Amino acid sequence: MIQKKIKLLEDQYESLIKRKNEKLKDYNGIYVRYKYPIITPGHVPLNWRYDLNPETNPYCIQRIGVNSTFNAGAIKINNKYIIVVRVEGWDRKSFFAIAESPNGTDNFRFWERPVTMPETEDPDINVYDMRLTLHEDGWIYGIFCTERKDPEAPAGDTSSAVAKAGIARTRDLKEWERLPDLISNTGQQRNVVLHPEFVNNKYALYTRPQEGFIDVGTGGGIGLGYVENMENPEVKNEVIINQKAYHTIYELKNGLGPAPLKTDEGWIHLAHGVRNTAAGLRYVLYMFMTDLKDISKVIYFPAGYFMAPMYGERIGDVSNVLFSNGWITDDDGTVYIYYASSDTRMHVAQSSIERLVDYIKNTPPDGFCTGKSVENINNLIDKNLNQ
Ligand code: M1P
Repeated sequence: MIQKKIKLLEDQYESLIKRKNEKLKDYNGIYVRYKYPIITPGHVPLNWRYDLNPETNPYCIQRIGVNSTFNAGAIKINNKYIIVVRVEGWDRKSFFAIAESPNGTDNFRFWERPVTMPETEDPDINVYDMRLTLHEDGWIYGIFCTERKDPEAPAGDTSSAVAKAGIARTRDLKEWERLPDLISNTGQQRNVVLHPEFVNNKYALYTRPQEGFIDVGTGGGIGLGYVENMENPEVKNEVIINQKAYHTIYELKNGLGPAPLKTDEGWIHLAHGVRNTAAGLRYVLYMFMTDLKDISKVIYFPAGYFMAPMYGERIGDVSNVLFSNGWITDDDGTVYIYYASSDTRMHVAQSSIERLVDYIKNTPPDGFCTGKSVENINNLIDKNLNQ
């Protein structure tokens, strides 16, 4: 009886993993979404969740549950599309687990075990949202948020936390060397991302200073600062290169997604912008481009969002959220954008460097008022009438 149940679970598991993904119909010419989520809690191996011995688990009870699988970093190694997924258990703790696919869009299968991340002398209470960067120094860096209880929290406050950037590096994603957490004098940090190249012999880090754990307060914006060496990582000379702004999709806060992609025209950035609504916070994705020589200079900035939650993506643990911290480019210029919906599951969308550059260069920038938006439409109508 129990053996039958286990066999059924195994069959269901295999058919979920092997399900072929399908491109959805073109939506806007910029990218196409794929139909099925690429990673869900159901993709987590059965032997991480069940005691598969009928004698010690006669009711086939799930011993350890997974709540959500989201916000994955991504990298291509040895022709495999690899994502480092934030897996959150029923116990609310997140950890990293690596899944790989032969083609970038389906058949994602987790490696044998989750990542055992080495700790600093101050143990992490929760870790999440790793950005992977293959740096020109030869290491693959994983920068993630490490969260610990706020030591200053008044008695009885059991939720205030402090967010810092945890740093680890690896050659193979199997052995990880933990480095000290980033030292920053601009408050708490989340959404910290390492630029893939040295800038004036220094490591360049995109940051997101914030006054509180959730609220960025008077801080916020996407920052850029420099670190002399990653064994002693203190970020200096931080400047904000992409400020939050009134009446935009990044009005409340924003943060960089994956490490930027280098193109002939500039560095392509994918970020998330947050605004408040009567229904709570809404997270959407947007893009901008920075100069190849001066990476602090934003040279193109299309107005509005690049991607927003649609249909079922809008529902989940934290609804109305799209978040992306991983993408992969193939040699032919295809770009796979890995994004999570509503802090619950992972998806993929496909575009190309060429399309993204066209989108970024030719979408009108935000005029920050209704009149300018109407003007943009009238300009397009005139152009169409005059061709
Ligand atoms: O719940 C939405 C996101 O909230 C945080 O992101 P940010 O600091 O930019 O607001 C993170 O906890 C992220 O993991 C989460 O998806």
